[in-house]
Amino acid sequence: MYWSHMREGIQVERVKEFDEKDPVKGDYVLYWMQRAQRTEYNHALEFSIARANELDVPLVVYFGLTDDFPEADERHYRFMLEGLNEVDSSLEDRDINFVVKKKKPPKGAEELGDDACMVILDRAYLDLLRDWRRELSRKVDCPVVQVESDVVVPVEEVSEKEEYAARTIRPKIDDKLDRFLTPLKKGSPKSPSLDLDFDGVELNNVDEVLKGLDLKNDVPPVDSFRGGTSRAESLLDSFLKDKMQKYPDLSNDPSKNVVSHMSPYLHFGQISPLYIALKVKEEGGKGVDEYLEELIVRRELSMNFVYHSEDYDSMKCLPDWAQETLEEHEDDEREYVYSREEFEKAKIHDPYWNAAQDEMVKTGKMHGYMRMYWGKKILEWSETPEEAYETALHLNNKYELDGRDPNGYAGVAWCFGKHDQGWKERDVYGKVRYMNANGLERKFDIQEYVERVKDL
Ligand code: FO1
Repeated sequence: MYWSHMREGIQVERVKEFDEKDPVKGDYVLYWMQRAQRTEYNHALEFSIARANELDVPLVVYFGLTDDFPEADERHYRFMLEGLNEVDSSLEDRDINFVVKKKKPPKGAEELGDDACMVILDRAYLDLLRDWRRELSRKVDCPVVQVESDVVVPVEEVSEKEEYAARTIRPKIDDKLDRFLTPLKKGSPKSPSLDLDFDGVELNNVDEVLKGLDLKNDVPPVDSFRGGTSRAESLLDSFLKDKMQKYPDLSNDPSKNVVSHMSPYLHFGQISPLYIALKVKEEGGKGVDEYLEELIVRRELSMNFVYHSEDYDSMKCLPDWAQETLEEHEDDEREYVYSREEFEKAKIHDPYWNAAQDEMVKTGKMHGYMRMYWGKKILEWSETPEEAYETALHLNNKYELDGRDPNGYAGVAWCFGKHDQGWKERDVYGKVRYMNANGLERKFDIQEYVERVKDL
């Protein structure tokens, strides 16, 4: 099938047809918004508008709200719903009907897909989200087309295999940036869909929607970060204005706030990595290369990891050398041993570790440098590496706004040797890289971090 993608600034490599079917007769084109929860810089949305215009039908956008997304709670749902509320108004401004159904997401897409000429999906990388897409493609008769929008370089274009480390993926990404780091045009639907009538969830009152969901309500919402594209864009603007120049020197320092806070927004697709990258380049100056390294190379290494690794949520994903060395040192005596519950309460002997855990629980976001220290110490002070791995993933997924994400799985795996090399052998860690409190004290005013977290 020939789609005129480049006319809309969408590279063909972003587009994948699940089948060879032609569009069928239907009432509308359906875009199942799942990963890319935004109306700005959303290739799947722009592709859908263009297809609807070609077929001379309206476009309907659908989102499936499930209350049993693994390890998610009120905190994450509130953030997501705040973003979806904004999507609703901004689609309305473009005369597009946004239908939110409280259903298993592929099921709602299937029902709406029965009357569609074609269904368009965005792309996600975690197993569950890939399964949802496969389920839908098996169930509908019309063509299903996936458009990849939440990475700068499409994951299969970067590499057909799992990469070892940032140093191996970096040149592969760099080679493709000229092609993919390009602006996306914004289109308008020719036929409005607002007067089509669908049953769905009213998003205006986020509290009401939350009340209607069957959540555990163990992890309360946070005031520190509110969801939505406009909030993401204003945080990005203040980062570009006040912080990016300092990023190379101070982004690692937990006592300073020289970070962009984009990760929760990226997790829910409320902002596009391509949009961020273009804004960063446009701003220019000090910090551009260091920031783009994190945003593109490191982040897209984590997509490469979960896409290619079957075991991204267990120690089996680690390189052989790391699994072997951790096994050899499994019986080493630990100076302290804590259970998951003890870690969770943040009352262990180490004030820096407790501060990191507290920061995550209170704000939904731990400073990036402390995430490394936090994970390494869970490895050091758990009964076994397996238990440590499970504790780190569980706490990360439970409390971080950006948990349950490829970046989170890669971040925890890194603490256990993934995407890293072997270091000098020592107790418990074996050859896995070690971190200690002296390092924090030497490099930063870590007491200031502890005080800052206390005041949160
Ligand atoms: N995706 C959905 O399509 N529907 C949901 O109800 C939903 C809930 C949810 C809660 C927490 C969370 O971290 C993610 C959630 N997701 C949901 C997935 C999310 O939209 C992103 O696609 C993934 O997080 C990307 O990795």
